[in-house]
Parts: sequence; C-alpha cells; structure tokens
Amino acid sequence: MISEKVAKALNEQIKLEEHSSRIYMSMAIWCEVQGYPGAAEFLYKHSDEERMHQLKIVKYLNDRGGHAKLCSLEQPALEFTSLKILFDEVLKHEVLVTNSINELVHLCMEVRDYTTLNFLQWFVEEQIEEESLVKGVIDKLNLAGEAKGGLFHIDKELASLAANT
Ligand code: OFO
Repeated sequence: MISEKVAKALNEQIKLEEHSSRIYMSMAIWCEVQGYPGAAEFLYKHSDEERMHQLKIVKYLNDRGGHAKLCSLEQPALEFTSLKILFDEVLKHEVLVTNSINELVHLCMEVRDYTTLNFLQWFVEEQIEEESLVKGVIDKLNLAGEAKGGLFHIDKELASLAANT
C-alpha cells in the first residue's frame, strides 16, 4: 500500500504530465497553422507521449492501492513568436519536469518507498533522452537563424524524427 505522501506527489506528477501533453498539443497546433508540418508532427507525437506518461503513473498509483485523481488545468500558451522560441520553451518545460521527477525520487528515498523509487527509474532515463533530443533541435535552430531554407530543412528533419522515434 502506497503512503498518502507519495500518493499525493504522484497525483501532482499526473497533473504535470497531462499539462505537458496539452502544452505540446498547443505548440503542435501553432506549428501546423504557421506552415511547419514536421515540427507539428514532432510535437503531436510528443504530446501523445506525455499522455502515456500520465497513464503510466495513473496505473501504477491505482495498482498500489492509491487513487489517481484528475484536476483542472490552466490553459496552455496559444501563440509563439518563432520556432526557436517555441523549442526554448519546450526545453524549459522538460527541465521543470526533470526537477519534479527528481523531487519525487528524493521523497521516495526519504520515506523508504523503494518500489516507487524503482518505478521512477524509467522516468529518470526518459528525461535524459527528452532533454537531449530537444537540445539537439535547438542547436540546429541556432545554426539556421531566421534563414527560410534552414528552417525548411529542420522542419523536414523533425518530420523524420517524428516518424522514426
Ligand atoms: Fe516530457 O516528460 Fe513526461 O515525464
């Protein structure tokens, strides 16, 4: 049986993963409307992944005798100044998620919940991958600057990343 304290923290994480999913969905919509179909596909996929992260925690919490609870969420941003600024926001958000996972790990160590600690390892690894993927995209966007041709190629690359990851 999971402790109240850990269950509460997992419910907070469920909320954050759902919020992440909506943030990336909103970004995907903006990209699609602005004529970046590759970036849109990449972000739609990312949004789906966050939904899966949410579900993974929901299932775990319920399996351990807890009760996963959904709550209301704030509206995500709808407009972005540029593709580069948008991906800076993605990285900023992923760092926030990493910090939140680390806090959860810390709590599990404190209360000696080694089962949840073990469950969280998958998220720790996932965050390393996600941060490095987004940093790679930002590096390319930095190189491209505002050049239309460069942005066109990056968009194509994002389409193939979405198809192959
Ligand atoms: Fe992109 O993060 Fe979920 O966990």
